[in-house]
Amino acid sequence: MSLIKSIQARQILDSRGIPTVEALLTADDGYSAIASIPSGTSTGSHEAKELRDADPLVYQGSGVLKAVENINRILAPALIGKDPTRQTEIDQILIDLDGTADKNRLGANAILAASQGVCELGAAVTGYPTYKYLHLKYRLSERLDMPTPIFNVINGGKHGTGNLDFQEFHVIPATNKTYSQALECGEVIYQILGDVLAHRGAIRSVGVEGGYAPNLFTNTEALELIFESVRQSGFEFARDVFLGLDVAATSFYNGHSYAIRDKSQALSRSELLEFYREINDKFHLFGLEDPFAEDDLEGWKQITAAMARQTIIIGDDLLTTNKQRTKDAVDKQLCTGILVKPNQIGTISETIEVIKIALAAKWHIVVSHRSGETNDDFIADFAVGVNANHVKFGAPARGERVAKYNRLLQIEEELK
Ligand code: 2PG
Ligand code: MG
Repeated sequence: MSLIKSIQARQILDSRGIPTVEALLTADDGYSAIASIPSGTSTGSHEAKELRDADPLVYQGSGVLKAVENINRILAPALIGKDPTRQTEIDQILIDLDGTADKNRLGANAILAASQGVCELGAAVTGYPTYKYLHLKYRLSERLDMPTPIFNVINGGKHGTGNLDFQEFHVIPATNKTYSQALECGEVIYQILGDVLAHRGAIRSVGVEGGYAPNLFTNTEALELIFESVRQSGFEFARDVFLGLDVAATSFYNGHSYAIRDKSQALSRSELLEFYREINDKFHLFGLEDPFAEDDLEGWKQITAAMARQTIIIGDDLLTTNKQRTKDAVDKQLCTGILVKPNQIGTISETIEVIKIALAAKWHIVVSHRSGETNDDFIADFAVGVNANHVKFGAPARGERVAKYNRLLQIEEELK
């Protein structure tokens, strides 16, 4: 049996140039694993808390040296000598050492670096690729299938430098395509969209997730331009490829109404729902993520009752990969899909627990990156290992995004 020999953390930069945590773990028989942790820009208020130093003299307050120290001084000594395949036991140690409900003492970034690193090391010492290891360990499905990618081709909201309110505009290839066909489909449409934007005189520089970040008249216009790009690509809309949105509605909610540039006056809950119906009639959305603010539960209830037969209503900021919030949402029928992000909760075991609840409710599972990423491709293995229906890793461009999409190409080949 292999045992954890050392854990050494350090501060590195993420794709936005903001510090994050990386941990190197070794086992006594020579195996090693490395985990680096992503970070959100539009974080839900119910997420576990990442620890930042708040020292204005270090990286303008965004350093993570305290989180690094918490790994090296507190978490590492507790895990050294343990069997890295005992994920649940190890995660419980991490949770107990922190002792808070939202992991604000040691930091969810510190805790996940240890938890994810242990998962990778567990896979390494047993000789399996991580996706296979996760599949054998948790048995969340009978067989392993490739997930279908959701490509974020236009970045608005907090992710873009343009003027769009909606955060993400998605291109989603049909599920009957193989993964590599789907990747090509998304990439071709992404390239054509760049030309379509340039042709309109719109800016074609990109936002934090590699999607274009143009200034446009309305959010609807962004959908129209993607629609036009699909048309030019030769792929057939609503047969080969679908559109989707991550609205991230919390970012334009003032507590009473929703202000978007498509309408001259801020919209009430029911007016926003009506607007989504109009968009859906026109664009047959595959999925609609965070259509209402994270605590506007009435909005969620209404849209699920009204639209869940036509499109998947996906909770991200609503659920924050949190067990209790997910259970509540199942009970109250607030959505029909979940965005799964391990760093919203801080351990692999708790993430698996949440997926089990969602599977029992027959929800749609989407495993997701964060806007601040590294080249770590763990999340690609994780998505396959838990048999996610879809993955959302950003645009099919920029190193930290394609690291994950390319890892899926390797896995696809192995699964053949
Ligand atoms: C989202 C995510 C990932 P962030 O809202 O779905 O795309 O964004 O990481 O900024 O929370
Ligand atoms: Mg989201």
